[in-house]
Amino acid sequence: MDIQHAVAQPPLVIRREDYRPPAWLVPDTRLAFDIDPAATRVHATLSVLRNGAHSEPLRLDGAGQTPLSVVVDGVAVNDWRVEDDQLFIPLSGDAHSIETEVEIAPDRNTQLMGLYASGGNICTQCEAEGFRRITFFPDRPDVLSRYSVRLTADRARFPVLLANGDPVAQGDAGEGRHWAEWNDPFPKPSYLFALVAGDLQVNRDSFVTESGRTVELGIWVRAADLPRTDHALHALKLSMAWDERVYGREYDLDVFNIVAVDDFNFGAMENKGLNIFNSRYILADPDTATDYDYDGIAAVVAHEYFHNWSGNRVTCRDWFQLSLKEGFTVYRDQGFSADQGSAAVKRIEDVRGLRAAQFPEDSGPLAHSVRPDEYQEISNFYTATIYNKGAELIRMMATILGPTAFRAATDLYFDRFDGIAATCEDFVACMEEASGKDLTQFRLWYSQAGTPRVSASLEHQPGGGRATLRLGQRVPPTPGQPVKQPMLLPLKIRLFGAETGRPLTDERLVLLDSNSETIVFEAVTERPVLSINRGFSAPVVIESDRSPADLAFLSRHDDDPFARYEAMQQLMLDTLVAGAVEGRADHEAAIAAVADTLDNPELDRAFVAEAVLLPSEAFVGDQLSSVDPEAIFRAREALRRDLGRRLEDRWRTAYAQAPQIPYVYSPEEKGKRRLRNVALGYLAAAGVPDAATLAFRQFEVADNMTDRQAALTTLVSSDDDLRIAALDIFYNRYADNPLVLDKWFQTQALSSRDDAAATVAALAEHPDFTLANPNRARSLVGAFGVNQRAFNRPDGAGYRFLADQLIALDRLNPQTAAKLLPPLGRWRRFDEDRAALMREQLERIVAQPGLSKDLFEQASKSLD
Ligand code: 0A1
Ligand code: ZN
Repeated sequence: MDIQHAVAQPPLVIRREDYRPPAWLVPDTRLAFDIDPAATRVHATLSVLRNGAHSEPLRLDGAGQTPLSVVVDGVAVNDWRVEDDQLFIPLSGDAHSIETEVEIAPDRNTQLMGLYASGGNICTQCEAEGFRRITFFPDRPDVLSRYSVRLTADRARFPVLLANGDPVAQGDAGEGRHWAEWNDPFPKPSYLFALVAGDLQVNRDSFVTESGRTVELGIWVRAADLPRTDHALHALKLSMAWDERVYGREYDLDVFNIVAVDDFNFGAMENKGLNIFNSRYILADPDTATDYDYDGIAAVVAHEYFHNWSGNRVTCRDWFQLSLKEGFTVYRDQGFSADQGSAAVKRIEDVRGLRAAQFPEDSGPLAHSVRPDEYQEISNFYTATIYNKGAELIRMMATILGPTAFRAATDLYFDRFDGIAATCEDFVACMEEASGKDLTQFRLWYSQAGTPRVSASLEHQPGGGRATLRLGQRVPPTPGQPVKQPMLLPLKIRLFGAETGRPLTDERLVLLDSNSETIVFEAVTERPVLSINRGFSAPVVIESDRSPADLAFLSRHDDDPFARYEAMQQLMLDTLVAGAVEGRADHEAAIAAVADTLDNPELDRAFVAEAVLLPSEAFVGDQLSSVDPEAIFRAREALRRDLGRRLEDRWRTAYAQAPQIPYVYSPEEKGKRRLRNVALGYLAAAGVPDAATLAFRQFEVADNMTDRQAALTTLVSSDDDLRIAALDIFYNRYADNPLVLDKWFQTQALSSRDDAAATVAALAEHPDFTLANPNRARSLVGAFGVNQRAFNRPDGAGYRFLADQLIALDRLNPQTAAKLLPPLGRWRRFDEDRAALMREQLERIVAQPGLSKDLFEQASKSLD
């Protein structure tokens, strides 16, 4: 099952319009696993029902498998055939019992799809199409079945046997083996199937639901990791309470188990009653995890838990509807995280993430709509567009409906589609029905790719007191979609008086639905300043003619914290773009705005830290028609240095505000740590003589990973020899902790030093580096791909390195390889020389014999 499948020529394209309901249904599934890492036997018994009047044979998916036996209604048959990874069985009646047996080898499964081994334990990953690697089954999300599962395994090696649903019974199987049976009463698609067999310890707790049922909770990990599971368990209980309170959703089984594994292609997986997690989203203690890791763990635990309703109880009809569960669930986890601390800071972080990952995707060769029309390999569509832009679509509908109607609409959706495989259209129809609002035009957000650009220009006639706002929208062409229709954009708008700093209007929700529109404000007695897209109410790019002075004004006076942050970012961005294009820029307005923000005692520290951070090099590049990585780097360093020098006293004051010792994970303490570390970065940028000493001292005395890693990050980009010392200390201290060692690789891959590319190439030869573990591969190869200057070295060494790694990784793990390709597809954004060097590597990848479908799709589309 881990054999490479050569790319069929031409590649098979799956189209949304070709959807047909399944020919056969499978109401019940019984599985028996005889676990052995080298040779696991899987015996499946499916009850099948003909779905409607037709004469098609039963067709079961089974990637790379051959059945050892096929039995129909208790009788062995041999009139079956296997063709293109499907088992065809002719059936005469409308209802039958089908048994198959296969043998698979989890210990040779390097793709980490299906049944595989991680750290000596056995686990599954079935989304999207992994179940067909385990047994023959109609492996599509609209075939919902009730599963009962029996696991048999060696008791000493695999003392713990888990599967979906509730435990039924367990016992001794003789010869040192034991068995356990699990039953999941909720019909589910095969992608939600899971089992785990391993030597694990559990952190247990319980949760009493709103209706008084007690749920046993368990987080299962290696014994040594047990002390690092409390934060995740706490987050799970918070999530369960939150979903009851905010969405009226209660948990429905007697147990909820989470298992952490080290080898995992994504973040985590929402299998019914048995979530399987990448260990990086479970394990945390102050010494090994940063505040950022703590936040990520809570968000992912919540995300997977929320899928129990948005994804599991209501699932997807087909994979084109992926955003139905993912966009909605991201929206839900964002709401949960916002409620745990500062909602404004959470919104800033989410928008920053959207701009870093989704905007570039939407403007590049891999752009696709939130509900795509076609794909070659579905694994390639677990993207920022499906997840994060998908979440923005839900947020816009929530804004348009208002909170009461939105809640009524989600209630209707959960109620109507419980136990059903639904579509994005079903969701939107519920939004309309519960609110009485017409979302016909809004639906374009699901079908049109590309980030809309909104122009905004405000004119004031002082005499008449009238202000006129001219808005325009343009949706850029994307692959396969040259011409776009105007979309419905919900824009929150407010005017502020330039002299008094007071609001001149209420906040208005403008629904821009045409290519241009004019809005008139009366009785505007002072010069107005425009605050637009407040709270980032629509995922668009705003092109306004606001002056640096107006942006600086908003950064001081806007009452919407996101808009305030945004004004500051725009001011910085304009300054950096000018610096990159013209070689120099006036830094005064930005310096004054940062000074005022630092001086404002009313702002929370976490917000201040976000607001004073400069936009990333990549984001500056996204504003330019041709990216010059060196010029952007120089412009950004110049502004950082000026901010550092001119505001040195303030940075020193901020740095002196030490958070509590010992470490406390709370919004307030997090905010203090963040601002302190941002201040350290600016002091280093200023080149103050004690910067390296300050960083090294912090590195040594810190009682937590947040401060230690921040200090290391500062040192790793410096020329000081303390950098080498810190890297050595860090490595030796954490050599046996893979998640922390990932940080060691990643920090170096993100260094801004001139020798970063050479360092990364050397690290790829380090004994601790391996492509077999996705976290490790991402920590070096993935991080390097976002180090704009190092990756885009003019000699093309960065491009060659990435291509070499992807070709090697593809042989082991095509999904993870394909995920790391996008930086090479950005060639159109660079000068001709770089573009040619990037294309050369893409062509080399496409020409590899035996390339996976995954990498082929991404690389070939990136060449177009
Ligand atoms: N549904 C999961 C994401 C996921 C997707 C694919 C996976 O394996 C290939 C694993 C996880 C989520 O949204 O968390
Ligand atoms: Zn998800």
